Amino acid sequence: MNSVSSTNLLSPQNLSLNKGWTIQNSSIKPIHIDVPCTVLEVLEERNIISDPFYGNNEGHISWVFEEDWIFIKKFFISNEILLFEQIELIFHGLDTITTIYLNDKEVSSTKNMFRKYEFDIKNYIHEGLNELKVQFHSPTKYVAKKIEKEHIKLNTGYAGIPGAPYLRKSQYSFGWDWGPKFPDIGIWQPVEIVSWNKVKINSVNIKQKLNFSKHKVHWKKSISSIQPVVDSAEVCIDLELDGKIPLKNMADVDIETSILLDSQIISKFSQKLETSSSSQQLIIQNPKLWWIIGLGDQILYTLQVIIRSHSSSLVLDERQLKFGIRELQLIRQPDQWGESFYFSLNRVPIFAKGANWIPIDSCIPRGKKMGLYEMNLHAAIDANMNFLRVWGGGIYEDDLFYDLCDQLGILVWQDFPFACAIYPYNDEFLKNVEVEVIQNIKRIRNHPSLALWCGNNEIEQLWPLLAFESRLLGKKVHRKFKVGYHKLFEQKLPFLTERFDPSRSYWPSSPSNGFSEGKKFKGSLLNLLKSNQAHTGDSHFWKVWHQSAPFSAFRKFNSRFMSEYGFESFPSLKTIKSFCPDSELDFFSSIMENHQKNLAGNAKILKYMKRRFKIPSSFESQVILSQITHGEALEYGIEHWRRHRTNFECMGSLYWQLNDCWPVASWSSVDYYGRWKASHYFVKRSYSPLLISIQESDSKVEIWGTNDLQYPVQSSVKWSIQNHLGVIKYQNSVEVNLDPCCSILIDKITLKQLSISRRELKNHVIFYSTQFNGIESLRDRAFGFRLFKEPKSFPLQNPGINFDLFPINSEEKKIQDRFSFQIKISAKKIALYVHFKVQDCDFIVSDNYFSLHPNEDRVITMKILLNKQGITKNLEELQKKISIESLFSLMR
Ligand code: BMA
Repeated sequence: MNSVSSTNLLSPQNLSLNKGWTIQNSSIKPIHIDVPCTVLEVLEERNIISDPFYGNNEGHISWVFEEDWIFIKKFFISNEILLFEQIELIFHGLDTITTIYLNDKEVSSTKNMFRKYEFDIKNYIHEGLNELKVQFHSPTKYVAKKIEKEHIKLNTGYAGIPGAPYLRKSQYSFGWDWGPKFPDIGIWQPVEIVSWNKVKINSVNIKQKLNFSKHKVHWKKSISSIQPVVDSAEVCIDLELDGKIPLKNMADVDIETSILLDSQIISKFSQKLETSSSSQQLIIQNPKLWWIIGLGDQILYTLQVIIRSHSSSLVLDERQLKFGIRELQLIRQPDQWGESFYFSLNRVPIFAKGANWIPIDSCIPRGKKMGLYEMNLHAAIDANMNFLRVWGGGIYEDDLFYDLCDQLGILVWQDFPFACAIYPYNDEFLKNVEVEVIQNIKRIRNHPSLALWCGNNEIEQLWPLLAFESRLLGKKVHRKFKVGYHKLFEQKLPFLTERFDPSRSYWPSSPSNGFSEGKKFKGSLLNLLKSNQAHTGDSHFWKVWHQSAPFSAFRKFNSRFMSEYGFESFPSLKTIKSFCPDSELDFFSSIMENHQKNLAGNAKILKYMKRRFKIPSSFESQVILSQITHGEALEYGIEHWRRHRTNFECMGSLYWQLNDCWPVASWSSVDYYGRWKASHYFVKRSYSPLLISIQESDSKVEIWGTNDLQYPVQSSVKWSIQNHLGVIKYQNSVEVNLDPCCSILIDKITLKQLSISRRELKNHVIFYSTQFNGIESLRDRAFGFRLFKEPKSFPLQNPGINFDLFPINSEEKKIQDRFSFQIKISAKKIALYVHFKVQDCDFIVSDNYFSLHPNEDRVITMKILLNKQGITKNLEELQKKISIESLFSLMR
């Protein structure tokens, strides 16, 4: 029971209703819980169902979503609260179909997971004990009934539960090609009662204009740095207020606005309230800018708004939020290839390095409590990412996600939550969506990390296929759906984003070339052909994986902004063992197949692996090889697109997908438990701000340098081509100046020059290393290698790996945690895909799955993450738990 005591009746009161609920249904007695939480989470926690992620349990718990569930909360209301003019019950997120009762009277009903619901409950409550009851109705029954009623089987194009598009609920929860069918139910965001008088802040919108003093150009060895200087920022704060103040009383209300930086007030002023909206302008001289990671600091200012009664000085409402000062533009300009598509941050062109983001868990509130937002976002940062796309089959993300992106310096492409489906587009649906969209734009728009609003995932491109699957082709009603698409994604959403967030760009769909902008949506075969082109807009490239093309296909496609491509692998053995008994450890066992949602995905992983590797007999080695294959695929793609950043030919690489929502074989590079797959280490190297990359072919080798920074970087690059015995056939080194924000070809060697025959190529490998001079806080040395042919044709020798552990010196230790130490590692012969294993615990290393040439030393930092078994901190004992493997030992 909660109670509110108020001494100041004019100040608003917030009464949290998150604690002390019960949940029950017709066959399950009341269970005591706190919200946010979901039914699935609670039933598992109380052992009413067995772990839904384990084995084939997924198929046995569909009854949970077929039933109604009741959440009940008793709370105390004091007489003082009843004196407020307005008393509102606010649900920040209900998943999804509910009827809400207060003291047995029906208050309202809900049908949208993405909306915040506010109800005036003054006439429903009384002094003393009150009872709030939220009855959740089955989402699966609801969508089934809709199909029956409408006679159209709208679905998501994946083997999920049909009918998902009829409900404004996260689409992935009905099943996706990496996700289980857990259309969960529950109060997934906080609940509160807010009582207030006269006036309440509805929303704040911070708009800004930066005044750049010409581009300052530093000439250094004939190369310019891109160093924008901003003299001042004009900040405009729009407030929207709720309330019914009679005009004559307006004069009694003051709005006080302050801007603070590091708790110091930078600017403060006050004005009289004139209407229910207000606009205040102020200028910040020499502002500190917000940058993405790698380009500068993530400076966040604080805005504080207080609404006060002039006569009594009492606070009527207040709001505090963080914001960054920055200019972000999507640059689409005609050029030699077609039309550019890139983001410019504070006038510095950004190459977007990142991945696609899916919901953190099948039970989102549980994932939040487990720290999965922090875990996944830190994994992104640790792998040198600066950009994420929140994919449309998921959700508008939690506030915590955007807060962390602001703090860490990650830009966010936000899809509206529509994916791979045809939606109903009737008036009721569109009205529901409109409220949802306005609320979420207002909630998210002040985050400096938010870069773009995008209509949907793949609907523009896939329309003809989706129409075929929903059996709309040839039917009269098909036209209605096309008109509906046009109305929502080409009229309503751009209109609403322009109106409520005018400084952000809107992009109709991903992928799109924007070709239907300003025209009526045709939904014809042309969509399939034109939405995904190389010369304009963003692209999804799925020849590799979905169409089984070799990795080299990546190098044949240049995109202006590659927003999706990817490759699958298994999660680590430890993760597999969390859902699979030892007897089923086989790619094709029924449990392993159930933890693979892409049709015949496991067979495809194996097929690709066989192209590149001999398949070892040990299951664990097979799993590791699947991850190396995955890593190589991503490396091929990322490095190719980064080589094309000059003149903005390609300015983004977002692979599919960063994370998982349960333990599964998928395209993720970090698994559900946060374990890095081999691919995440490949990504980390390939996304390094300063990159040396190799483009090899049957006739030549090219060595490229890429610099993502705003200033030139002097580097010394060395490389050598060796045969499998470590005999050096060629070596060279150059001093090179890497220009800011571009890629250059450093050297090109033909195989003729090397006198290596085509037949012998398979026995050769190129190693390179780089020293970047004068760069603090960045990886100042980089190493890499590339085989000329598939690894299976490279003759392996026992590399004779040696290693030693030693503590980190005290300076560095300050920034590392206590469980970090260094490993010095060397090999007598060529060692390919060197990687670490540590008994009993999880760890992250500074580099992994790298290669060593004979007698090369490498120093790696290891950080132990989990220490369940009480692993020792004694380095000698630790050494016994660590083993270092390579391709040679995987093949044994
Ligand atoms: C993309 C995505 C997802 C899907 C992935 C892998 O096109 O938009 O819908 O999960 O491919 O197939």
